[in-house]
Amino acid sequence: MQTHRSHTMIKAVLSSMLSTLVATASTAAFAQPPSFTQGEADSNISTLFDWKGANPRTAKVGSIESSDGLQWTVPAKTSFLAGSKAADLYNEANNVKPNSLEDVDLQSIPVVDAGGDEVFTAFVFGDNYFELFIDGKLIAVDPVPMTPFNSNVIRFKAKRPFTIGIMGVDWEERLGLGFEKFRGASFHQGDAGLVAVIKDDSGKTISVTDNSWKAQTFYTAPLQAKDCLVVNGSHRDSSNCATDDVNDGRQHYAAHWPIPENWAASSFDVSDWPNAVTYTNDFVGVDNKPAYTNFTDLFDAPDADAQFIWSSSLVHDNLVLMRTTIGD
Ligand SMILES: [Ca+2]
Ligand SMILES: [Ca+2]
Ligand SMILES: [Ca+2]
Repeated sequence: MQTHRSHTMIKAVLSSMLSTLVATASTAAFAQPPSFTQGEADSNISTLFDWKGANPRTAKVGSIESSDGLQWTVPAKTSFLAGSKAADLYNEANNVKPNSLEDVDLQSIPVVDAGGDEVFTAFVFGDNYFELFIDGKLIAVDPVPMTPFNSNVIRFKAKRPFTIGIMGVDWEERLGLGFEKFRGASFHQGDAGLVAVIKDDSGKTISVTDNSWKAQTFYTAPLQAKDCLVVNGSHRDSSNCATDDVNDGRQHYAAHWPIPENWAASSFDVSDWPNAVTYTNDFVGVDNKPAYTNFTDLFDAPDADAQFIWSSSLVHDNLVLMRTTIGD
């Protein structure tokens, strides 16, 4: 009896230790602490795109070191230079300015092979930049990183079920700080937002962006103080951080998290990512952007109304990964 009781006790102790270990491990993976940077990126600065028309901006990237000694590319490490550019739906920079979808020759757009025989068409408007992945494979990048505001159409062949991954970047001019220069303000906080419609080859809409998508934040700035960011489980919540323009934002902070290499693969588990948050057209402020408003029949179709989605902070979260899966 004595021996049996001891075994039972040892088992109970071991089991309790094991569950503590498991809980610790899963909590660690669940609430991943960010790396913080302070101030503006000042190394490896390069220009990706220089727009000199209306709303002129220069889209640059740079790198900045965090207090824990890691290097971060801001606003994001992209495939802009090497990636295959998505076809224009509307792009002032290429003088592609149709008045409506009827004026777009969709059949002339090449079909990218994403591993199947069924043809799909994705329409995307992103503020400011996106990259589109199907089952982990990068199939198209936004041809304009910051301005002018553009929209794109991507045709691809895939096999159901498949996973759509979209990397969204709200571009910035104060690299590493999330600020832009806007209407005389040197440190203005820009906002983001992304809308997408996916159709099958018969023209039937099979997916629209909405709160069933998952969205996770990997770079958030500007933070006036580190502790305005609240990391609660998998929710990286910067919505308490100030959104005002400031006179001098050079001492503000940013938070960064590493992007998992296979985040866009269907096998990657996003069940603990927050659901995407939806925003109205008014809130995003698209009424003066023909890259969107010329296609409201498409993006705001009464029977399949695509919502603007992002993480919980449209202003601060500047690098957000979004995913959905198209079923059988
Ligand atoms: Ca763009
Ligand atoms: Ca923006
Ligand atoms: Ca922003």
